[in-house]
Amino acid sequence: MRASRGDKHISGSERLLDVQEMEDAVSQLLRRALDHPRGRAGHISITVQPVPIAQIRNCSLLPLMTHQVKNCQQGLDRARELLIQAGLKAEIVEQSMALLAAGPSPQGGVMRGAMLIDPASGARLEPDQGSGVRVSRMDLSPESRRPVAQFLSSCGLNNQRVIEAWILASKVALYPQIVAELCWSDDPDYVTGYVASSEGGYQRITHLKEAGSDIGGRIFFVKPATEVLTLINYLRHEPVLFRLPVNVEG
Ligand code: WAQ
Ligand code: MG
Repeated sequence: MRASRGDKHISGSERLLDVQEMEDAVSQLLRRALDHPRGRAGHISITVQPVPIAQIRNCSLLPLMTHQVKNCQQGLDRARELLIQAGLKAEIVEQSMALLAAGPSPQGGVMRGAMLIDPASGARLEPDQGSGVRVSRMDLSPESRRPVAQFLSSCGLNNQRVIEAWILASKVALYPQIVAELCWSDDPDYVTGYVASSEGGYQRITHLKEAGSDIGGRIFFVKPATEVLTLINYLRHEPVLFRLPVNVEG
């Protein structure tokens, strides 16, 4: 589902479902698009495409942890540390975080997809810098929904936003050429974001922006010499269903 008003991105969401689950899912997505903290959508599109079961991979979600920070400054410092631990140069981290905070589309606004950044040069690699790259065709496997909900409830985090971000980050981190991801929401009422990587897991940080700001987005840091079109094809099209990581009790 994608919702917008004029050039402004309002909301989007991706699911990978059995046919019999679609009707409920579509009405939930429609409700989300119509009633969104970024404002009322003018245009809503819901696209449904068939995915052959034989193409679907089954994988584990990244381990999840939360860094409690007191304010946005502490949160950004923590994100910086985690990205440097993931192998990125301080200077590129600084530059990329500033770009995300400023609104990375050419008009200075929010993109509906992610930026791809080469951490050697800081160059942006996504072919369309106005819209970025949207990751799609990922979800929980049907038998994992209950254990994931139970696990997240035990952490006080059982909501669709955390579930969707955790799944997205897990799909992105599966790709061997991804070094790390940085994300915070574009919803003015949601200040938690994360740094994710295959080694470091899904590391939530409780404040990454000031409340009230509607600037947010995602950066995928991509190893130098990555075949960008193959990466984009993976992100957009390759279907993956997720289960809890093995060290988590459902
Ligand atoms: N593919 C690529 N980029 C996306 C996608 C996608 N499927 N969905 C969203 N984005 C980009 C886009 O630029 C949005 O403006 C931006 O990310 C933020 O999207 O554990 O809610 O859906 O507490 O507002 C993270 C923390 C919340 C969750 C992220 O993002 C937690 C969030 P939002
Ligand atoms: Mg949003």
